[in-house]
Amino acid sequence: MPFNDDSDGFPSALKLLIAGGFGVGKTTFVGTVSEIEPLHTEELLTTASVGTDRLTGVERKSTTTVAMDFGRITISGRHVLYLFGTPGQERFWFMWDELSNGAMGAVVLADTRRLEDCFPAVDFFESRGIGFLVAVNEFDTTCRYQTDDLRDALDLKPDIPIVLCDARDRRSATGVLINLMRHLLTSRAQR
Ligand SMILES: Nc1nc2c(ncn2[C@@H]2O[C@H](COP(=O)(O)OP(=O)(O)O)[C@@H](O)[C@H]2O)c(=O)[nH]1
Ligand SMILES: [Mg+2]
Repeated sequence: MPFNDDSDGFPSALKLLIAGGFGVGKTTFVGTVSEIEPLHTEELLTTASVGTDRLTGVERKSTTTVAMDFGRITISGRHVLYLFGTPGQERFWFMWDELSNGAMGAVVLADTRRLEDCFPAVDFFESRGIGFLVAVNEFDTTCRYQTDDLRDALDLKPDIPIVLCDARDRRSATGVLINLMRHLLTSRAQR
C-alpha cells in the first residue's frame, strides 16, 4: 500500500463520505471507526417527522442525525482520513453538494430490508463521478442475498464492489474503508 510513500500523490487529508438511507447505520459506522469521539448533531425524531420518515426496521430508533457525523482516522504521519456521514433524509439533501465537495470517495451503506433507500446515494455518486462501493450492513434480521442479486437490484456496474459489514464492529467497518481505498486506487490506475 502506498500510504507511507511520499510519492503516492495522495493528498494528506482524505475526505470520505458515509452515505445511505435513514437508519442504515451511518452514525454507528463513523462512531465505530473514528479515533476521536465522533461529532454528530442529533435531534429527537419528532412526531412530525414520523409521517415522512420510513421507520420499518428502525422502530426503536428515537434520534436521527440532522446535520452530519464527523470522524477521523490517522493512517500515517502523513495521511488522515476524514469521514463525513451524510444526512439520510430527503429533507436534508440540500447539504449533499456541499458535503461532497472535495470528497475522494464514498461508502454507500445498504440495508437489504429497505434496499431502495440507497438508490439516491448511488445515483448521486455515479452522477458526480465520485468513486464508491456498496456496503451491506448486516442487521440481525437481514435476509442474506447473493452479491450478484444485489448488483442486479441496485443496477450497479460490475466494477463497483459490494461488501458485507457490521457497522458496530471495528474490524468489519475498517475493512470496508480498506476495500474502498483499494477500489479508488484501482480505478485511478485504470484511468
Ligand atoms: N443489528 C445491527 N444494528 C445496527 C447495525 N448498525 C447500526 N445498527 C443499529 O441501527 C440503528 C440505526 O443506526 P444509525 O447509525 O443511527 O443509523 P443512521 O440513521 O444511518 O445514522 C441504531 O439503533 C444502531 O444501533 C448493525 O450492523 N447491526
Ligand atoms: Mg445518523
